[in-house]
Amino acid sequence: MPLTRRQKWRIDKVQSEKIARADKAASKVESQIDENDKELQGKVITRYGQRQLVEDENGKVFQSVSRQNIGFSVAGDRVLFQRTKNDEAIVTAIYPRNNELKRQDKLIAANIDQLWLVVALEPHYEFELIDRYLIMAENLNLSIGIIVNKIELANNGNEFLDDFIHYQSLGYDVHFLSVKSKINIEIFKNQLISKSHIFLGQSGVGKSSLINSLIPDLKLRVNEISNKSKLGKHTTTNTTLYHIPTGGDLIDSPGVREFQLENLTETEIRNGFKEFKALSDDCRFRDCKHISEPNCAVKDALEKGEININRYHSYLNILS
Ligand SMILES: Nc1nc2c(ncn2[C@@H]2O[C@H](COP(=O)(O)OP(=O)(O)OP(=O)(O)O)[C@@H](O)[C@H]2O)c(=O)[nH]1
Ligand SMILES: [Mg+2]
Ligand SMILES: [Zn+2]
Repeated sequence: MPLTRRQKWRIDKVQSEKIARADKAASKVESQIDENDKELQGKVITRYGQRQLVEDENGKVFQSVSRQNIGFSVAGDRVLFQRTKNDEAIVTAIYPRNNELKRQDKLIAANIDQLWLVVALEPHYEFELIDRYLIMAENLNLSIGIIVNKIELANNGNEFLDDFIHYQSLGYDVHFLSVKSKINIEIFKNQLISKSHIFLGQSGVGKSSLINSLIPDLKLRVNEISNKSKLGKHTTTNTTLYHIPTGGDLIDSPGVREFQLENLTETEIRNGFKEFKALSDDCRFRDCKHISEPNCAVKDALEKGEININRYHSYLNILS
């Protein structure tokens, strides 16, 4: 829905107030810089409001603000910074990013190697939400795997396995875990090689619990899910990076209830379904939408059961 003029005015006003506050904080810290102190390399661990935590190469963490006009740095960013007399820091430059992860236009993390979508048996996974994340990853050209957590809650044996077979056959890595009952945690842990991994997904699925189980002594705050709504209570509030002792990073992110793909075009959404993309050369029309066109290879495959019906429903819902 387009914004009204008044809404737009308010957003602009809030933005300029924010920038003014950041500039004020920056100029205050700027005067504290030790002139002899050279610029150091660091990595952003987390961002909160106008501030961020930056870690130097020896693992020392500094509270930092950013120099004016260099933009917003987020977890995973590689930066240059200078120390101040009172052991704070000012970020003076952000290195070019390999990639940017955004949610509704808001930057949440940078320089990611691997995405993990965490879903659970409670709150119960939804195919459309899963597909939205996969579409995002395909369009960012980033590897994404699916983690199905809380499998010890299954009362009917392994019925959830069937729901994910087609994701595996599409080439997505799927792990079935229980953090609580310690099922398959070690196997998952052993294949987390030195990369930057981010955990995404709804509130209450167990992202922070999983990261706690992968990094000894971490003790991130986790929360009960509400008995009434069966939804999570948004325990994690900041996207934060943690180191795996044997190498690599794990980034925890706050859960979201919905996940929109506002910035993608119809073509990008279509290309996000890799099994459709593989067939679309065989559709009669080059710009086939795979909905009502004659001689559509995707719909033919659907009829033959070669394309999963849930995936096709997701596609129709996401486009509508
Ligand atoms: N039954 C069961 N509960 C689990 C499991 N893993 C985590 N939980 C519980 O699920 C609840 C939510 O876990 P969190 O780790 O806070 O979930 P989150 O995804 O980080 O949630 P947000 O930070 O709100 O996005 C907690 O009460 C955990 O103890 C599991 O394998 N089985
Ligand atoms: Mg959390
Ligand atoms: Zn088609």
